[in-house]
Amino acid sequence: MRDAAPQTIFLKDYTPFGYIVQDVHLTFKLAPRATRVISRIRFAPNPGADNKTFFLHGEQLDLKWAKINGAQIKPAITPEGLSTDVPEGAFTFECEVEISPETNTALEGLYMSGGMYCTQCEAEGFRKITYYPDRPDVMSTFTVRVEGPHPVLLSNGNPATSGEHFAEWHDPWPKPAYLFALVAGDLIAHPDRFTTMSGKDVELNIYVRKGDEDKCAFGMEALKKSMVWDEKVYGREYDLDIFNIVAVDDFNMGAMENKGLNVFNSSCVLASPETSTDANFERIEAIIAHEYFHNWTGNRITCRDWFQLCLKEGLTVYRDSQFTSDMRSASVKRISDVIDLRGRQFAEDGGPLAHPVRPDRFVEINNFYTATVYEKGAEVIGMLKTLVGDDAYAKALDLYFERHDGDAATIEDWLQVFEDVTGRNLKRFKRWYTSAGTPQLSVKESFKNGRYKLTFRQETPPTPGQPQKKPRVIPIAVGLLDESGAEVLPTQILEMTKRQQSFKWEGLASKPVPSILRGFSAPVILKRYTDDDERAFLLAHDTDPFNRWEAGRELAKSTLLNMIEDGASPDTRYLDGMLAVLRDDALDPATRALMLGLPSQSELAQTLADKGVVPDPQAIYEAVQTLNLAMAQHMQDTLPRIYAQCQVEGPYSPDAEPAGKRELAIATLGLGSRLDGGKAAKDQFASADNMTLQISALAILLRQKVGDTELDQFYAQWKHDRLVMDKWFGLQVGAAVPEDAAYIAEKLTQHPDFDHKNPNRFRATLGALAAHHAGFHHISGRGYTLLADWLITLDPINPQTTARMCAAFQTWKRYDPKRQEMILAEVDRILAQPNLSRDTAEMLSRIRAA
Ligand code: 0A1
Ligand code: ZN
Repeated sequence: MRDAAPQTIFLKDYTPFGYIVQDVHLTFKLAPRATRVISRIRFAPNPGADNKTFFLHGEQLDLKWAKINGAQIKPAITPEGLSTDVPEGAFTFECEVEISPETNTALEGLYMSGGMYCTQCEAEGFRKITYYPDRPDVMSTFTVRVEGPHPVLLSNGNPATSGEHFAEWHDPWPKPAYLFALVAGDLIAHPDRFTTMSGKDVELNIYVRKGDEDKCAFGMEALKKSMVWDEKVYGREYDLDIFNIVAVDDFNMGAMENKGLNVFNSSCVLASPETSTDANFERIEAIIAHEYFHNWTGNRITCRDWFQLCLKEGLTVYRDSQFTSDMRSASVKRISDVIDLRGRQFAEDGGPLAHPVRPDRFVEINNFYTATVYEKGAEVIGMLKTLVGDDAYAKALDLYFERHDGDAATIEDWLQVFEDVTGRNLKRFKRWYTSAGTPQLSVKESFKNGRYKLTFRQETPPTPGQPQKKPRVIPIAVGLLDESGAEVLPTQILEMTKRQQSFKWEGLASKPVPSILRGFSAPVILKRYTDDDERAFLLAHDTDPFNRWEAGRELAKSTLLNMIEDGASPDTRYLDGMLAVLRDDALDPATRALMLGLPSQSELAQTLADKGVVPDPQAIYEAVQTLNLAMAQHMQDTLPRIYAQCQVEGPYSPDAEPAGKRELAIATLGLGSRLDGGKAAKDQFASADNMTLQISALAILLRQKVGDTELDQFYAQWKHDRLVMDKWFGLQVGAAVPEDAAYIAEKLTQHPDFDHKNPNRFRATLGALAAHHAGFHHISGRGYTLLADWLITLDPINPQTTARMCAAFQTWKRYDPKRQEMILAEVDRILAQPNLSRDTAEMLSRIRAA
């Protein structure tokens, strides 16, 4: 355990920095273990701040000298930074530090990846580069000179002068230090150009290592589409002469929106049909859009402090999901987002790591790049838009950009523009930002003399530090159907503001069937005690695509829960309903594929726990296998026909339509393989000319335990490609039977291609184990021990990735005493390590405190 208790930072303690930064000049003399950073920063007193203490953040820096107004000073240095007396009025601070990018394995600050230099400064990485007020509300223009022998030398903004072994960049837009970036290496550009709506010509580049040139075209198209979309939908134009993207192999997250120089995890930008799946293509398009959209929501308007992280992240996720809905299928995107939200965010909100969308305290901000801040943050914006309407939303955003361009803003600023545009009071709505936990919404209905009444009640369970919950404003989209399935009331938004509230409709001929929370209009858990006949009815008839999917999902859950709890056989209403879905040519293939999927085993475990039943991971696993087999048998005659119908002719395209067909083909292949022992999957593997078909066939074969030959063939074919090898690692763990999962993961960690320092490979292997519900929670406890061993190994090397993976232990309270005891023993074993990072210590102590 650490010696000193790490400090908690509180939102209520915010005070502005005593100085403004007028401009920043940086010179980098690059060397792997001895890079010199020379800075010249002009400060002036901040008239809006009382406290004039001069403190600059700085960690792991070797200070060579420092000067104020040209005179040497001897500042006081601590592990956190530098303080010194400063003159009254404006002054210039200069210093030179030495840093060692090559030994920086935390991948924060300036580090090296595959021979290239790159940076990651969000959230607090700039302080590992030089002394600086490393806080998002300190914004300045930067001029950067990079000296090194590398052919490509990049930084933010527009290129200024360059020559042999140096390049200078100037970024005219004031920015906080977390948006600083520098890249140097022997890189190849995939170039293009874009003309903005006002006719400005912009140079675009995607920079990659040699050998990856042929994987840039898709990302470039996605970038141009994003630029057009942001102009058309939000009126936002790009504002520099150049926009660069760089792919790096070692990266803790997906990508980073540094001004004019986005840095991407190579898995989130490089794509080719042979090496990337349809899902990879879709994700890459979304992440490129996300980072590009940050140029306005994040960079031009940034966050006052890190508590406001959702201001940029929630909004940018919301914008990228709108983009994907426009580029692809809106209903498929909505269903996929809800699956993801329930899988990751609901688990977080219902456990020891629960925190508000805008947290009010943290120990390590890197631990708050969460599904709650990102995905729930986006849901909150979706609700706001539903409540105020599309026109008011558009006006509010225009006002937001106009009023706050160049600002470091807050959630209060954001809500104020909506209040000003609509005249509404959003005080209650704001609880979505300040209160943690997922509201549970129960519904009762009554029908008498043509009057139909729905009564809702909301209840949010207590979360850490927030025992009492006030009611939230919940937009509930409702439609009513008659017994033939025709709509008697098209979708209407009910605005719930109280703990309990009723809504009535008069003059109905008969009792309608309600379709509640259409489009998942609010991130709540709907508790409706209805029967499976009504679910089957909605599955067949609901006119809202989301709720049609939801009805099938509820039916699947209820079938599975009956199987798990009472040993029931698979329900024929579910099997018939799914057969009808499979055959329904009016439904697009992607939607059919989504409907055929079962809820995740972790979600089933949570549902059981919510009912007060202790989940048995093995029993859940077996029920899922039994239901899949029953579906296969029930659909036996139809599966081959649909598989044949969904074959895509011609050259590969990652567009939504062919991708949807492949998805349905793969779903039918997976079910069919439970009857043909993998014969058809072997054929698909042998003839596949793209990664989607190849790897899906391999996964099916491994699950059927008949894929050893193909696994070796796959390795031989792809061992040179690190992104495909990540898939090879993950797949074997994911397809394992529960008792083998930890063994296989352990064996893979001994494979010569395993590299725990590379976050992608580490996640592919150990993340896949954590995601294998029955494998990770196998009663042997082997999964827990293996993960803990590796977290202990990784923590001193890369605290961020270690801490994020600790979330695998967050659900411990769901399980039986034996599993709880085993998990806590591993948590305590990690916590007892000497010099544990602040990141990991915070995560585990929060998990432990549940
Ligand atoms: N702002 C980026 C995500 C990101 C956050 C932190 C990082 O390092 C700790 C890296 C990237 C985004 O939302 O895409
Ligand atoms: Zn983001």
